[in-house]
This record gives sequence, C-alpha cells and structure tokens, in this order.
Amino acid sequence: MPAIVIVGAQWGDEGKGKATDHLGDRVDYVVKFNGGNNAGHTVVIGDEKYALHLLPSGILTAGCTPVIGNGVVVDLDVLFQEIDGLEARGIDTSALKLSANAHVIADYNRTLDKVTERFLGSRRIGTTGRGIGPTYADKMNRIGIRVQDLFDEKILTAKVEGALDLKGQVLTKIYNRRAPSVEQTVEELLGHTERLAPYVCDTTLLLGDALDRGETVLLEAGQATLLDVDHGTYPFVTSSSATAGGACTGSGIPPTRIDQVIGIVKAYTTRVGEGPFPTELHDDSGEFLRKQGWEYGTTTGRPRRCGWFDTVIARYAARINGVTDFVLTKLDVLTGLEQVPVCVAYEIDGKRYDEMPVNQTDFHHAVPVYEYLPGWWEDIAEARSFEDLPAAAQRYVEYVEERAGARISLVGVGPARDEVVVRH
Ligand code: 2SA
Ligand code: GDP
Ligand code: MG
Repeated sequence: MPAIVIVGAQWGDEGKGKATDHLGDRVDYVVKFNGGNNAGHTVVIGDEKYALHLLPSGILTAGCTPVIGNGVVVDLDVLFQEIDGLEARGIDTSALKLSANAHVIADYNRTLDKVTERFLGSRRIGTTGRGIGPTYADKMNRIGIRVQDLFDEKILTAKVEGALDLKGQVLTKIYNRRAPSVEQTVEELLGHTERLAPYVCDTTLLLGDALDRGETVLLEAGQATLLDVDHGTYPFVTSSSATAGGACTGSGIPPTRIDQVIGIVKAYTTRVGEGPFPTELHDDSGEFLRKQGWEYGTTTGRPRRCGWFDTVIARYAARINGVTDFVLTKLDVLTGLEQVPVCVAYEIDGKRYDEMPVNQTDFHHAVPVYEYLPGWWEDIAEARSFEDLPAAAQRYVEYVEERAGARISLVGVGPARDEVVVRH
C-alpha cells in the first residue's frame, strides 16, 4: 500500500485525528500537507487525550516517522510548545521531519489575521486568528519566509525587509497598528534556528525514497473539502488545499503513487466559523448534537454549528477527492433520536438540486430536502462488528453509503482508539 490520503469530507472536525491514529501502526510515515496550527486533531489513547495542532497525528505511534510537508505553514513557537508538551507526557518526538520549503508564520501575519477579521465586521470569515491566511497570501505573493531562510541571516533579513516594506504599511496606514521592526522579527525567528536544525530536511526526497522501498506513507489533511480554497464555500474557507490534490502539492508525492483516498465523514455535520451550511439546526436538535458530540473547537474552544448529515456534500467530496473509502464517525452521538433526518437534495428557488449548485449564491439559499430514518436507543459504544449494531443503526450506515458514492469501511462508535466497527 504505497501512499494513502486522509481528507475531511465536510467542514472539518470529522475525526481525522482518530482515523489517522487508527491506521498508525500500519504506516511508516504520517505527513501533514496543508494548514498549520489552525487545525485541531484529537486522539484518545486509553485515559490519555491528545489535541494536536501542528504535529501530524502519527507522532503518537512509536516507529512511525511524522513529517511536516512543504504545504504547511509553521508557527515556530507553537511547534516547540507542542513538542515540549508531548515530551513532558513521555512521547518521543525526535523522529520528526520538517520540510525546508515549508513557510513560517511571522508575528505580523498573526496580527494581520486578527485585525483583518475585525475590519471585515459582518463580512468576517471566522478564522482561528493564527495568521494562516496572511502567511499563505505571502507565499503566493512571493514574499513569504521559508524554513530554509532561517539558516542564512542575510537572506532572512532581506526577505523580512521585503515583506515588511509592504505589510508594515498595511498595518500602520490601514489598520493603525504598530508594525514590528525588521530587527525584531529577524531576531525572533533566528531564536529558533539552533533547535530547528535537526528536524529540517528535503522531505520530498525522504518520502520518495520511502515509497521506492515499498514503505507506506499516510498523508493527513487539515481542515476539509468544503474549506478548501478552490473547492470549498469560498470565501468562507481556509487558505490552503485541503483536498486530495493538495496532498500531492503539499508533500511532493506525485498523483501516480496514491492508491487510496479515505474520506472522513461525521454521522451528522458541523461547521465552525462563518459561511453557508444548509442543514444547520437552530433548535433543540442542534443543541442535542452539540451536547452529545461535545462540539467545541479543539483549537479555539468555539461552539461548533451543528446540523444533519448531508449526502449532497458527501457525494461532492467523493468526487473531488476520488474517495475510495469513507470512515463514518460519531454514529454513537445519534443514539436516542426518534428519527434521524438525512439531507438527500436541495431545493433552491423552487428547483431541486441533487448536486452542489455551481453558484455560491444559490448554495446560500439551499433548503435541504430530508428523508427520515428510524432512530435507535441502544448504547452502541461496545459494538465491534456491523452485526453488533441495532438494525436501525445498520440501516442508517447503509443508507448513507448508498448515497455518498463510496463504501463505508469503518464506523466510529466512541472517541477511544478501539471504539470502531470495521466493515472492510
Ligand atoms: P483559518 O484560521 O484562516 O484557517 O480559518 C478559515 C476558516 O477555516 C475554518 N477552520 C476550521 N474549521 C474547523 N476546524 C478547524 N480546526 C479547529 C478544530 C478549529 C477551532 O479542530 O476545532 O478550534 O476553532 C479549523 N481551522 C480552520 C475556520 O473556522 C474558518 O471558517
Ligand atoms: P479532526 O479535526 O477531524 O481530527 O477532528 P477533531 O479532533 O477536531 O474533532 C473530532 C472529535 O470527535 C474529537 O473530540 C474526537 O475525540 C471525537 N471522536 C472521533 N471519533 C469519534 C466517534 O466515533 N465517536 C465519538 N463520540 N467521538 C469521536
Ligand atoms: Mg479539528
């Protein structure tokens, strides 16, 4: 099994961390290929709960090499805080590898992220405020700072000067904020160089060689399909490529080497931040899902918006990512409902849509068309085979599978590592 991609198939927080961890002992490398410390992946091992932001979930599996790919934006303070936090809990992080081409989140970009959101007011995106968008904008604008720049003070100074020429003006003249000096920024970044050195390498070469030896590489997406900068609900998206295509550009692994794409879907839907969400619930049912599923941001603690499962979105994600298998998580959260609505299509201005409308404005007006499936009351946390699930829960899984466009290989019935039903 050369290279496997894991992607979020909704708006994030589907349980990618747990799915990656589940595959952990069967893979040799786990690669984070997009995003940064906006991500929050939770892994529960026994009584221990880990919330990972910048480090790939594979860091928790002994013998697996965790890799931060070129497509990631790295906050160096957060990187070392996370490493120190895990080391203090007895996790060996020394195998970590970091791409020399990954971009670094500078202080001014964290500030810009926050002030831009305030400036946008009602048009805000609802970002995590971690400086992600401005750092990717610098990358595209060719004024970004890369990890390798930290090893040459002259180059670093020239790059920071170039970036601050532009961004310092924006901060002071538009947002009325104090811009940091070039010296201050350079000094702050250089402060990390010595500790950073052992981790930095050409990760494309490392991964290419590993694949040539027949080793298995798991590429783990941050965020999700509907938050992808190209395929998501733009502009209410993150600023990176969170879909399977992004796994190639963000790691340097070519498409021809990828042979499995696993889409993670939650048994219902959540979204954090602004933007359209057709099946969102504003009533007691939404509160029920938030409470039962403990739907609060892993990074910011924000309450997540909750709604029913949307098969239109699942089909879209299957198509955009070439999903070969779905993992359906949090089925246990639906226990105790009389009936479970599933969105099968949208009605937009009197017309039925079975696929995502191309026009974003239409998507904002989409009214879900629901089918209602019978619910179940039995506790399913102990189920380990499909037959252990109550008939209504089995029906729910099969119904979603029929409409989502790929088989459901694994079903999550609780947060812990072993709380899964393996189907294929
Ligand atoms: P950003 O900060 O520029 O990436 O924000 C842009 C949009 O992307 C959304 N986004 C996320 N959505 C779900 N989960 C994310 N990670 C954390 C989690 C979020 C948290 O695991 O819970 O703790 O709040 C994540 N990261 C980015 C974001 O909400 C914006 O809509
Ligand atoms: P990610 O960003 O996709 O990795 O997801 P998050 O970690 O942000 O959010 C998923 C949450 O659901 C975490 O708190 C997980 O521990 C939890 N979780 C994952 N799978 C299951 C499941 O099958 N059942 C339940 N009850 N919780 C789950
Ligand atoms: Mg998350």
